[in-house]
Amino acid sequence: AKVGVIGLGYVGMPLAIELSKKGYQVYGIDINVEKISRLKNMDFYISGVNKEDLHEVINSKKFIPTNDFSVISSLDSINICVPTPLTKDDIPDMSYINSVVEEIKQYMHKELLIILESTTYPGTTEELIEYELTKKGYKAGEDYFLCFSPERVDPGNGKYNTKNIPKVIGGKTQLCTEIATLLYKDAIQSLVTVSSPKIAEMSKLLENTFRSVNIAFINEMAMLCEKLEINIWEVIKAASTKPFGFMPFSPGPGIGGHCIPLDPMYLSWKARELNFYSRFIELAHEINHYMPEYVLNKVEIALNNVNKSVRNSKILLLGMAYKPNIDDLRESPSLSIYHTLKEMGALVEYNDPYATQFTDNEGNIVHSIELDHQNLRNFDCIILLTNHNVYNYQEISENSNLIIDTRNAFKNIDTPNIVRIGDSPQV
Ligand code: SAJ
Repeated sequence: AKVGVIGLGYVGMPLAIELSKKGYQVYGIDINVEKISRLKNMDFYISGVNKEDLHEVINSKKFIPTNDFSVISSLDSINICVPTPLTKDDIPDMSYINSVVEEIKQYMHKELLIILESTTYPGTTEELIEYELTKKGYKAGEDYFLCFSPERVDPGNGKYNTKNIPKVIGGKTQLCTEIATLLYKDAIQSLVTVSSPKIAEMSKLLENTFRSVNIAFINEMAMLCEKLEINIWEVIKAASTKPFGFMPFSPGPGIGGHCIPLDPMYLSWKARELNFYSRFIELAHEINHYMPEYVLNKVEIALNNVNKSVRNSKILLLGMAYKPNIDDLRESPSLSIYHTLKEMGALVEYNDPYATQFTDNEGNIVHSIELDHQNLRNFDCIILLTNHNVYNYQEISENSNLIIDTRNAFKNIDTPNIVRIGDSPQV
């Protein structure tokens, strides 16, 4: 069979490889011309994708990268893995899905299996895909097959990957679901069928909204514990000994990534469309996005306590990526902390061995500086924002003036120069 994957990002690429390795002839369709030509020349790398696997499937022509959507007319199935970002006013940006649907309408044919994988609000599959194809005279479940199957890729996760993460599949009809399970069978180890695309769409949003709400909750508990002069980290450790009914989350400087800050906003947007105000989702978003400000308030107080101000202080940020041991900067709270400190007149540098550069709000490239323990005393304050494993926390604590620890990375170190989120203010 000939299958297509539309959108060759951190979701589409691993899926295209797994389907190629299963023996399908796979066409990877992407609008990015440079990406396609680099893929053809095998000089394209994306985190979470095994380079050898990629080269093997391209060399064997099992995986054919292309910009040409007309190939759809000869395909048996297509998986849509395009971005679903937010617009600047935090509402769903469906432009990527809509433009793919326009292409599909051009090359639509009978028997085509269409699977939407992009995270989106419940109802998208029927309202944006089925609706358009019905207007073209195609009936889902008879003339073609339509499913939603959420992506659950967790970039940087060494244990769980596209092949071994259970895949939820919700077809428009039973037959749609069955045909989709044939496609994924063997390529993905465990398939979970549900009764409709909406169930599948909502299950994904439940997973990630659950995280956003719980992260906001533990952030609030951290702020409360500071008032109570109780160490939240020890409290979480104690509560985690409960063998059932509890799941620990960690306070932090905010939430980053391509999922958790965005997915819940798709659900709350749809809720508002239905005149339902989802207070949990909106409040979680508010608390999580307040955390960078909370961190900066602690920095200001800690510097004041040593008779310094943020203005003209030399500050080193440790960790720009949104979570440990990966290079992804998307929505990272470190970025907003960096920019605000600069606006406050601080002299800010950063180190991140994974995210080695980024473009700041003025369009300048900012580079990670070498972490030299001997020079740490040059900084009035060190702010630990991402607890990468590579950092030597003992060394850093012994060579720094003042440390603001937003991740309890210095948990086993109690030198007096450390101020922690979620602990009674010291220094
Ligand atoms: N965060 C906290 N405290 C926590 C957990 C996370 O502050 O207890 C922060 C992280 O630092 C990060 C943000 O929240 O900035 C998101 O963290 P995340 O662990 O949810 O990481 P993501 O965004 O990579 O989430 C992905 C999701 N996977 C998919 O959407 C397919 C999520 O569903 C996974 O549960 C998560 O990975 C995971 O468990 O690693």
